Amino acid sequence: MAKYLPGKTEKFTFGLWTVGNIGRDPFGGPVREQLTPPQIVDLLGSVGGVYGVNFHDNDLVPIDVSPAKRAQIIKDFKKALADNNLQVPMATTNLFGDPAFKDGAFTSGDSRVRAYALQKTMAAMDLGAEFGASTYVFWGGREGAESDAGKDPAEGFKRFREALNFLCEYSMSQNYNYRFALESKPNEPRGHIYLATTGNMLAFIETLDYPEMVGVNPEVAHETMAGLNFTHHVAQALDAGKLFHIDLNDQEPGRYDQDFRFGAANIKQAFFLVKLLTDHNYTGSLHFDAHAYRTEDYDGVREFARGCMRTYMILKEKAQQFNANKEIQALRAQINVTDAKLDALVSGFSPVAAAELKKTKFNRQALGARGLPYERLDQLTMELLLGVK
Ligand code: GLT
Ligand code: MN
Ligand code: MN
Repeated sequence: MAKYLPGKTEKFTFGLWTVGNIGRDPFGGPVREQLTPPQIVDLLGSVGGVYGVNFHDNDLVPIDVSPAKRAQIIKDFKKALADNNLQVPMATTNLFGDPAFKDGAFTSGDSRVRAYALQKTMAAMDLGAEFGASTYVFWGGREGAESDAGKDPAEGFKRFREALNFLCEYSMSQNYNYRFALESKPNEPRGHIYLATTGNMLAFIETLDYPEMVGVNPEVAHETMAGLNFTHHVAQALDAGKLFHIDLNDQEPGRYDQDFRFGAANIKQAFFLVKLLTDHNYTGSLHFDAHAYRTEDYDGVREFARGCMRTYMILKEKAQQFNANKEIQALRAQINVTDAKLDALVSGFSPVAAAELKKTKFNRQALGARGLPYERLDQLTMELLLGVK
């Protein structure tokens, strides 16, 4: 239905590594031929409604390429972007693929690896800036351990902080004006990754030299892998003013890192997420960090990309219907009782407010006895999502 086609108001983006994923897994080789970056951009252009494309340094420029070849790659990619009217809002560094990073990059126990990781990241920031990227993501996939026998994890946080402080200053020194977005994940590829959740990242950011430059890039699959409520983590990031970017996909809890099409696994959680982003007027990139099933050819990859965006658009409409539905809003009003006088008292301490609160009489039994209509409300939500409401 044309109705759910994205416009350019939603900043829907995909990574080169997402639609360009060739379907390799630990048990089998590629099932799709490798496309070049311009071919991936053409593919995204052919899908329609895509705002931009993001990349790791080595998605675009192979790690050991000559300066002449690098220049040619950049030129060809710029042309493909212009042909397809696509932006590059975000860039990042591959600090996980090369064997040099097998025991971490910024948190490696080896000074040489840490220094190389900084050098590689500065070069990748230069590359992203050439394309006008304004967000720079840090996903520390190899920052962690299978066994804590080898390294002090507290030392790891200190090293990670030093690296980010260095790179914030580098960004300022070059006038790149990047906003850094830290992405957490509990495990995969490491047995245990440091700073495992968005909440960990938010606390860590406050220990940096330039906390105002740094926010988060939460990914649906990552909190979900740990059995946590992703929407609540995004809400905390919004509350802190730190939702700089978001990675949308889907994941069944307790499984391997699936990176499914957005909404493929848990439509109700996806709905509450889209509703949260809509209610809070999030206007940043909506990046689908996902890939098509291994069963697909490139037509299937196009279906996958359309599906991610369509599901988002449909859920956005459902969120508007939810907010406009009189019965739903009446039930919510029963749950959310407002007493202006009490709200004023609890909104900030003063000796008068404390004294006033101390002498206020509460009917605790009545508060506990009051039924809250979550069953009806949740059923109505389900019926809305199932399309019968
Ligand atoms: C990798 C990872 C993602 C990160 C990407 C950015 S790369 O695909 O699984 O979650 O966002 O480095
Ligand atoms: Mn992932
Ligand atoms: Mn991600």
